[in-house]
Amino acid sequence: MQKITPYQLSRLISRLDRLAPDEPLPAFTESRPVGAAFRLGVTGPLGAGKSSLINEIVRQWRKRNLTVGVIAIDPSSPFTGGALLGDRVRMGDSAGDEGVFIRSLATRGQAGGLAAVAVDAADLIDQAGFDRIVIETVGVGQVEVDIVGACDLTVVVLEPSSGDMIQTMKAGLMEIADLFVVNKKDLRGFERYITDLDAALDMREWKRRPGVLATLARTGEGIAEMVGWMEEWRKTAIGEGRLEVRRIDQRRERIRRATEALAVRRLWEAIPAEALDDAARQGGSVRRAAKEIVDQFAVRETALEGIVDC
Ligand SMILES: Nc1nc2c(ncn2[C@@H]2O[C@H](COP(=O)(O)OP(=O)(O)OP(=O)(O)O)[C@@H](O)[C@H]2O)c(=O)[nH]1
Ligand SMILES: [Mg+2]
Repeated sequence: MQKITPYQLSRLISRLDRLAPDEPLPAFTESRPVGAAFRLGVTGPLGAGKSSLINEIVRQWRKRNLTVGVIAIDPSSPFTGGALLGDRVRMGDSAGDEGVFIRSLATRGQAGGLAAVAVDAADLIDQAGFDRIVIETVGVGQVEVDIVGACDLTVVVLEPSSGDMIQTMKAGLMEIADLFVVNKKDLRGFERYITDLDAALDMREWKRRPGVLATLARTGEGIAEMVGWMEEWRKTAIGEGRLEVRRIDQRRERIRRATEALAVRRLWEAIPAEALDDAARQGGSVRRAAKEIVDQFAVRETALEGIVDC
């Protein structure tokens, strides 16, 4: 099979943004297997050190000869591509490392669709043959939960500052985190923060309690341990069949959402604009008007299609 070049990959990802729900990607991508890459989702509050951490993780993976694709959602801090040579190979020079592919996606203009685009982009990177994929998203909202929840392993990065732990709990990240990384080990209050986090985790019943690790991304301290932890987690999750189950659940959810997007699009194609105008002019119950439109156009159309097909 012909290799997908970084240039092609980049173009394909740009195209994802503009695709209608029922438009397929080019056939050569659709026929490639997906699922060989291990996907890491990284999220957490603004400035916690996610990008710094990812740079170090990429560096570690490259040391192990693993190729890495990085997707950054609206990055405010740049990626160095985890350049192995550290100071000698500075930012931007990852272009010289074929084993690292970095792509950012802007959040503008994709309301609701961003999660799908990000995860589809991960599929493409996977199909292009990368061993590891990292998706970084900023913040702790529903979109973040959707994106990192579609990864194999979810890491929530925190820093010992007040407030963000409570925010994290509220946002539902507690439920989806496989690993909490408390970064900025050098800051005051760090020990206390870890203790509080552990206590908060202990208050819940877990099928599998998330891990808690400490890092100092600025110097790279703790990152080798973190990567070791993740690789171990991956092996166990594959061995126990847990990863497979998780992936099937995620795929079901993606298909459900894609189906919904497509159905809505088809629905509007079936409803003539006049139908809305007429209903609006008539006044009366909005709910009843909606039901009548759906009954008249959507349901009937599908039913007729079914009959014709027989
Ligand atoms: N003191 C300290 N600062 C750190 C550490 N790691 C990262 N930083 C700093 O924290 C700031 C934010 O780091 P980033 O890696 O950009 O954090 P981020 O979470 O990706 O930020 P956003 O993508 O903007 O949310 C930068 O100024 C880093 O230099 C650390 O271990 N200790
Ligand atoms: Mg960042």
